[in-house]
Amino acid sequence: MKLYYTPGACSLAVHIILNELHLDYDLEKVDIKTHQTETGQDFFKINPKGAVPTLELSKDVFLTEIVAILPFLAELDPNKQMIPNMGLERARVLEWLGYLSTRLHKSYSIFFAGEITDEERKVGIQQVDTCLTLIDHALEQSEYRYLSSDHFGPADAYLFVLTSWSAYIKHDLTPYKNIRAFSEKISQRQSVKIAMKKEGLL
Ligand SMILES: N[C@@H](CCC(=O)N[C@@H](CS)C(=O)NCC(=O)O)C(=O)O
Repeated sequence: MKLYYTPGACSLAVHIILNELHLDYDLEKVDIKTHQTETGQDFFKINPKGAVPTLELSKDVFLTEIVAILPFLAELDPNKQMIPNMGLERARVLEWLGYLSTRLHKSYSIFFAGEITDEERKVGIQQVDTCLTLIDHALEQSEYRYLSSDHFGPADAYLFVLTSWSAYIKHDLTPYKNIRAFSEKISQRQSVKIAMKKEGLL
């Protein structure tokens, strides 16, 4: 397996889950501005969408889209209980992945798409805050250790990575005490430390 990644990008969530599973994998860094990989490949030839994460499962077999890759990996080792195999509990994981991808990820993305005006920044920050308020409340109300269960899983890794972007865009996470506690807890996992170290983030 090979993960095409960009340091600190959403692909870090996939990297964390690969480590949780203790899988053997290779990494290839992608410059998402130039769409060149570190070995000089044209990334559009690997993934025509040009986006990380892209997972090469075997020669010329690629899986894209984080909401597909994360559950696919999580299912590889049922003993880890990272994703229930059916029913409402499984739907809860997918519900979180959908929300994180379509709302929170999208809200942060505005800040990485090039120059933005002050007004665009204001609207973007409001959108991030709307999502984080909902998530912070959900964490406060949750009876579980993680987003939707007592087992660390795909949505937890994804939320951890997305909220880490607040530091890059100078967005203050102080009001979100449950998110900050959650991130602190996740940052202590070996899988996270190893992934961040390999991506040059620690
Ligand atoms: N729909 C894709 C989007 C992933 C995405 O937005 N990746 C960003 C990095 S976090 C990226 O590669 N951007 C560069 C590009 O799209 O050209 C997914 O959910 O996997």
